[in-house]
Amino acid sequence: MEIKPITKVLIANRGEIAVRIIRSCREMGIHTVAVFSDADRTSMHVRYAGEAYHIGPSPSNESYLKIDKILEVAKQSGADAIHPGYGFLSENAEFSRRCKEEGIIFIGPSPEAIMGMGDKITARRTMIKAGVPVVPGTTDAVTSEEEALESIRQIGLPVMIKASAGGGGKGMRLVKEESKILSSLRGARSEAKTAFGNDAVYIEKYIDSPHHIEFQILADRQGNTVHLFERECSVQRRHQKVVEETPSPIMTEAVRAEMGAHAVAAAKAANYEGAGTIEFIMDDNLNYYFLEMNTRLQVEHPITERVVGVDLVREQIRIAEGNPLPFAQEDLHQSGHAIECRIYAEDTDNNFMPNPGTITHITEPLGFGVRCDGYVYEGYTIPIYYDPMISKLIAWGKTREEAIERMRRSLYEYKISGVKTSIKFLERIMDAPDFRKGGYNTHFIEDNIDFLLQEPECAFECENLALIAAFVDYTTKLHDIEQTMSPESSRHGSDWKEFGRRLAAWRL
Ligand code: MV4
Repeated sequence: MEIKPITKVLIANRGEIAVRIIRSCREMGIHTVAVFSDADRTSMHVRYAGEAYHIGPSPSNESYLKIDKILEVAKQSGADAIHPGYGFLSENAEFSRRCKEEGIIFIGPSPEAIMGMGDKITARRTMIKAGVPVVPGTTDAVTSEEEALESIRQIGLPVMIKASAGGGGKGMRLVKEESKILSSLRGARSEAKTAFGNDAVYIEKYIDSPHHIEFQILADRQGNTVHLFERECSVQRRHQKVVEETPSPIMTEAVRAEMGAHAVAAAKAANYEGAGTIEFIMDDNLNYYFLEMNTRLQVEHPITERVVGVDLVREQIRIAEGNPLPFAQEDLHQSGHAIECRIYAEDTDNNFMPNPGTITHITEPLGFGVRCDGYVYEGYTIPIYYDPMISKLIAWGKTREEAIERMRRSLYEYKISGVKTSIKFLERIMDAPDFRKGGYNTHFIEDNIDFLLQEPECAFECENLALIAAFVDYTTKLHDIEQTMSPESSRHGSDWKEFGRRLAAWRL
């Protein structure tokens, strides 16, 4: 099989993931090309890449979603491959196809694989054929109201009505009672029509106490497919993941082996190439069902990298070059436990409203077992146009308890001023008894919201005392200096302000 080395990658993305991809490229000796919008002229990915090209105005549909413009830059810069990251064009079959047509390697799956998994009814049918368990429900689009009633009587209430073109929670309706069936069906279809231009819906039995568990897979062009175990992603709010961990605290060795084999079967059935994720829903009895497949690198990929010891971006690039996977399933093992917290610029006390603005101070956590994938710097203004995620903090430990304590310590060290962030909320999640116990489901945040919105307790009271002692010492010295200096030169007002700022940055 032909291997075509990649020498220059264009990253069709921004923010932390663009920086993340450039890092692996640099280690592999691959040149990098950044693209940026008006709002991203001063963004980190522009500074970090080998070269950078402006592609348009700030709104994504005028820049990061412009296929023609991005392909034009790829050719102009001599890039032989494009990495789409996540979001934006990463699951756009048309983009994958256009890259192929223009002779540029798309670091991701074929347009056919993207399309086959993008349509959820097609994906369900593919999985049934491959012997992968799916949620009991319809295998065809439900068009008439009679059909819907008939199917729901067979499946039994409660059910979920889902848009075939949807995914990630968009265009979903939970139906609990017979009298709501028709209005829910109409609502789901009109919402799907507006959002996706396609009103096809299907119906599934509602899984109570759902746990979101996904499997990372890698597949090469030679037909080798492996899984890199699971990620537990049930800590979410409004279908936005907040904390992810691996291994899942509810998983058993037997179920993991069986689910892993099903994840590999799912990827093979999709004719998949590259890195992908098979999303399952699991109930409290560890019954699991295929939900959807994400045909891209996921935000939470670093926890898998840490526990399995594989650089997923590097492997994506190696696969795109035509190389076979350098390991077999039996070479892969989980070592220890990793947790990821997503740090958002948001006001948790004000309904989690995005809080973009200028970073006046930032100190990122460091130390053994800690990784911080970010892109902001002191003086940087987070633009209003894109996702308000500032960074991802990943902590590793030999055990789950150690990983939680290390995450707790890292969140404590993390100081950001200028914008409101979710750091304190995440500290509360680490302290929540339901999180510590580990059996939580996707209702965890709403069930624990009162606890989570309280101020985290100061773990070490003595540190407050040390801080006060330092403050007293400082003011005493200032007073001494003042007494020995002439009145004109004792302009320490700005020092006081500066000290106040530093003190405010360090949470008491
Ligand atoms: C479900 C479900 C219960 N039963 N399907 C939400 C996102 C989309 N990927 C599928 N989702 C769900 N589908 C059946 N048949 C519950 C959810 C769900 C959920 C799933 C994963 C993570 C978080 C969730 C939050 C609420 C509902």
